[in-house]
Amino acid sequence: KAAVFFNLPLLHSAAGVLLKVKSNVNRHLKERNTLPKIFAETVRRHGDKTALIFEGTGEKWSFRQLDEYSNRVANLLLQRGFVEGDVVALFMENRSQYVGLWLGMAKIGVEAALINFNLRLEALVHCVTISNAKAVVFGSELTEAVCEVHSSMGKTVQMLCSGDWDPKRVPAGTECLEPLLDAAPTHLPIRPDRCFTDRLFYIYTSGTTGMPKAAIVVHSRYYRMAALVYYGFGMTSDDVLYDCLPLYHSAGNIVGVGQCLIHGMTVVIKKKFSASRFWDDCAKYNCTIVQYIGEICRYLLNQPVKDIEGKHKVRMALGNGLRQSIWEEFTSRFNVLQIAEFYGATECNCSLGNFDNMTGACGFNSQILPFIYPIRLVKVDEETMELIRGPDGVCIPCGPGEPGQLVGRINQKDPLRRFDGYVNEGANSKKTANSVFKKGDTAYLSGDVLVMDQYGYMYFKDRTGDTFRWKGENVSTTEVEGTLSRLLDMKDVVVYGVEVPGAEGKAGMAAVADPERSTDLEKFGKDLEKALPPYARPVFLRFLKEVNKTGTYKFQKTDMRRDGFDPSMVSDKLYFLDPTRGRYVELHQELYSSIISGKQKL
Ligand SMILES: *[C@@H]1O[C@H](CO)[C@@H](O)[C@H](O)[C@H]1NC(C)=O
Ligand SMILES: *[C@@H]1O[C@H](CO)[C@@H](O)[C@H](O)[C@H]1NC(C)=O
Ligand SMILES: *[C@@H]1O[C@H](CO)[C@@H](O)[C@H](O)[C@H]1NC(C)=O
Ligand SMILES: *[C@@H]1O[C@H](CO)[C@@H](O)[C@H](O)[C@H]1NC(C)=O
Ligand SMILES: *[C@@H]1O[C@H](CO)[C@@H](O)[C@H](O)[C@H]1NC(C)=O
Ligand SMILES: *[C@H]1O[C@H](CO)[C@@H](O)[C@H](O)[C@H]1NC(C)=O
Repeated sequence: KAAVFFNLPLLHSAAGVLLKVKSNVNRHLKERNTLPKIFAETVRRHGDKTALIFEGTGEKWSFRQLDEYSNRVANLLLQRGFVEGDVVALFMENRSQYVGLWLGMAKIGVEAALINFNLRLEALVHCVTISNAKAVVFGSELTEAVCEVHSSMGKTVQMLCSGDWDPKRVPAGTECLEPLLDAAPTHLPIRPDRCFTDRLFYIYTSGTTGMPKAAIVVHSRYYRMAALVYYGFGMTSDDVLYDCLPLYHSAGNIVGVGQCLIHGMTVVIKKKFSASRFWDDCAKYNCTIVQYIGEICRYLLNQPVKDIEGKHKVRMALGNGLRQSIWEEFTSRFNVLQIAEFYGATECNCSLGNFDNMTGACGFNSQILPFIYPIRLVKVDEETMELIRGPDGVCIPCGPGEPGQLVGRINQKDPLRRFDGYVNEGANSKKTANSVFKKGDTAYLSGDVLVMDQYGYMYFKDRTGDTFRWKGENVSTTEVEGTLSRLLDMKDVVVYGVEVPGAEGKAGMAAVADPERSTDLEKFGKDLEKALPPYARPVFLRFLKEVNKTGTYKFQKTDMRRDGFDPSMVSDKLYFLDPTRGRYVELHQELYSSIISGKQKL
C-alpha cells in the first residue's frame, strides 16, 4: 500500500479551525445560546450596517431592520397562539422577507419548514403534511400552486399570503400578512427556553428519486455549517457575499445567509441565478465572495467574454461541485484567486473543505486526527453502494487511489458529530450503518464516492448510485459528464447507464441538450477517442432541447434512464456508437431490434 504523506501545516491549520468551532459550539451549549441569541449579539455589534441586499428590488435592510422585522413576525405569531415547537411552512419565491420570517419564528421557538417553491401538487402536499405545519405562509406569486392543493391540506391549517394579494384568488380564509405585521409590536418577544441542540427549521433534501425528505436542522448545526466555512476559508465580516442560491436549501440559507446572521457580513440575495448578470451584480455591490453550486460555474464559462468579468472584487468562490475539468479555466478566466470548495450535506456530519486552494480537491483526509474528526473512506461496491466488510465484519478503509464511500462516525454526545436525522424516521436507517470504524460503532453514510491521493487530498468522484459497470470497468458518470461537456462547448450533458438485454453491466448513454443542433458528430467521435477510454465512451446518444434540472441545478436522470434508447419511446434523435466503424450512426427501429436481439454487437 502506498504511504500517505500528510501536509503538516495544512493539518495544523485545519485542526485549529475545528478546535475553534468546537470550542465555540461548546460555549454556546453551556450558555444555552440559540441562533436568535447569537443574532442579537450580531445586531449589537453591527446595528446600522447593511445586513441584506435584495438584488432585483435593490432593497437594503440593516441588521436593526432585520431584527425589528423578525420581532414583528414573532409577536404576530404569539398573538395568534403559536407556541414553541409548532411548525409553519414557508413557501415563497422572491420575497425579500424570507430570512426575517424564519428568523422571527425561531425567536419564539416556532420551526419553519422551508418548502421548495418549485414543488406542485402531490410533492407540495407531501412536504407540508410531513412537517405537521399549523400554518402556511406563501408568496402571492405562488397563489395558483397553493389553490391547487388547498383542499388536500388539513382544514385547520392557517393560510397567510405575503405580497400583492387578490382576495378573490386566494383560498378562502387566507389572510394578508403585511397589514398584520405592520400592526404587530417591534419589541423583542420573551424568549422561550430553547437550547443549542433544539430544532431550528427543516430543509428538504432534493431527492432526485422519490419524495423529498425533511432533514432536521438544529441551532448548533446551522452554526457549525456556517462557522466551519467562515473560519476554514478565512472570511471576515467586511466581506460581501453574493448568494444566488435558493433559500430553501442549506447552501443558500445556511452557508450563505449564516454569514450575515452569525458573523455580520453583508449578503446580497439574488432571487434567481443569472449567468449573464452574474459579474455585473458582483461589481455593482462590491462582492468579495460568490457562492456556486452544481453547474453554475459551467454556465458562467458558457457566457461570451465581457469586460466586467475581470473588473470585480471577487477574491473567492465558495461552493461545491466545481468540476475538475473546468477548475483552472474558471479561476484564470474570471480572475478568482481562491476556490473554496467544500463537501457536506445538510444532514451530514462529515463535511470537508479545500482550505488551501488545491486544484480539484474538495477537502483532505484527517486520519491523523481521528479524535477530532473521525471520517474516512471505506470500500463499497460502487454500483450498489453496499459496504464491503472484512472477515471481522468491520468495513475496510481505502488506501490512496482507491475510491470509497465517505463515512463519519456518529457520537450523539458530541454536538459536532451527532446525527439529527429526518422527520420521517424510516429515512434514518438507510443513512447510518454499524461496525464501520470498529465493531459495534455507528456511522453516517454520505452515499458519495470520493478518492484520496497520496498526500491525503480528497476528490469527489461520484454521487450515490451514479456509477455503473461496463465491460468490467467502473464508469463514473460525473467524470464522463465533465469530459463530454468540455468537448461540447459546455453544453448540458447527462450520463447514465442503460440495460441492454444479454449484455453484462450497463451501457453508457449521454443525453445532450442541443437546441440548435450544432453538434458535429464526426468531430465529437474523434475527440472522444482521445479523451476517454473505450469503456467510458457513451454507446448511445440522445439529443434534446433541454434537460430537466432540480432547483439547485442537479440533473434529473430518472425519466431518461427509464426511457432508455428505444426509438419508439423517445421522440428525440438517438445515435449509436457503431463499434466496427468507430462512429455514431443514427439509431432507428431496425438497428434497435438487432441490438435487442443481440445480433448487433456493442
Ligand atoms: C416576484 O416575482 C414575480 C414574477 O417574477 C413578480 O411579478 C413579483 O412582483 C415579484 N414580487 C416581489 C415582491 O419581488
Ligand atoms: C463599491 O466600492 C466603491 C469604491 O470603493 C464605492 O464608491 C461604492 O459606493 C461601493 N458600492 C457599494 C454598493 O457599496
Ligand atoms: C489558487 O490557485 C490558483 C491556480 O489554480 C492560483 O492562480 C491562485 O493564485 C491561488 N490562490 C491563492 C490564494 O493561493
Ligand atoms: C469496480 O468496483 C468494484 C467495487 O465497487 C471493485 O471490486 C472493482 O475492482 C472495480 N473495478 C475496477 C476495474 O476498478
Ligand atoms: C422533464 O420533466 C417533464 C415534467 O416532469 C417530463 O414530462 C419530461 O418527460 C421530462 N423530460 C425528460 C427528457 O425527461
Ligand atoms: C456526523 O454526524 C453524525 C450524526 O450526528 C455524528 O455522529 C458524526 O460524529 C458526525 N461526524 C463528524 C465527522 O462530525
